[in-house]
Amino acid sequence: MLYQPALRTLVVMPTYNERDSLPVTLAHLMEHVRCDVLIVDDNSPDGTGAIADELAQNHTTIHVMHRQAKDGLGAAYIAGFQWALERHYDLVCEMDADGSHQPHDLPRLLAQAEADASLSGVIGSRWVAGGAVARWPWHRQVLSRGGNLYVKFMLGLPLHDATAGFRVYRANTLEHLNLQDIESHGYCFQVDMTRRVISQGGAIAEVPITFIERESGESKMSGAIVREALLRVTQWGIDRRKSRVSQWVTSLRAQRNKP
Ligand SMILES: Nc1nc2c(ncn2[C@@H]2O[C@H](COP(=O)(O)OP(=O)(O)OP(=O)(O)O)[C@@H](O)[C@H]2O)c(=O)[nH]1
Ligand SMILES: [Mg+2]
Repeated sequence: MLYQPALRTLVVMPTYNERDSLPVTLAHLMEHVRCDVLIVDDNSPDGTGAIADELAQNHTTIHVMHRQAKDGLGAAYIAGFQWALERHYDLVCEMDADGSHQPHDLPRLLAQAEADASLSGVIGSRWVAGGAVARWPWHRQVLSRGGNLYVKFMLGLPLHDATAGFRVYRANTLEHLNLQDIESHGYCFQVDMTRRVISQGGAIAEVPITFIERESGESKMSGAIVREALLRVTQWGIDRRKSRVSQWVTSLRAQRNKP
């Protein structure tokens, strides 16, 4: 069934070497949701950019942004978000091109965002009741679950899947985030976005999804990406604790100085 969002909706889809997956993912997406799509390609050596251009020529709803070189998921999304804000979309989605995020799950994410205007965003979550992962080896499950537990412990985020990359944001939330300050490259970009939204008092809902391991192409997950996430989350956690202690000391002093 084709879902037609009431709000102007853009799906931002970063690509790097997704020549086989991209056309299939887009065909499924167009079967399930009526929305615009922006492909953000980092000059993929396998020719994904040219395939994206061909798809854009055949479908007025598909747009392509070509970037010079591989610069990470975070930078690609930030460029895509800015493109969306310049064009006044209401809802901006994140979705992988590798088939892991199933287009038939997107209407539930969008419906939740549309039904509750107080939400800043909606996350398609693997680690809530009803969520699942398919075809993932045990070590990937451990990494994802362990990563999320560490994020919760360090940052206290009220979410089960803060590293997830299947999301819907309200454009006005993105507008107030100072996107140009975000330096995260790999999947810690997702955690970074989440903590920024929450620290501004925004609410994020989780909707269960089934995440499926890609069938073709190669994962861009690497040791460097895991290390970046570990270092940044640890640093954010230390900063958070420091600022809590200084708040506590300030309020203690204020109480002591009361007549
Ligand atoms: N433009 C751009 N896209 C990227 C970059 N790195 C990854 N992507 C895309 O971002 C999406 C997610 O990347 P994946 O390789 O699946 O990485 P992942 O989802 O973190 O890892 P897996 O869980 O192993 O699939 C895919 O559509 C990639 O093509 C990048 O540096 N630039
Ligand atoms: Mg993937």
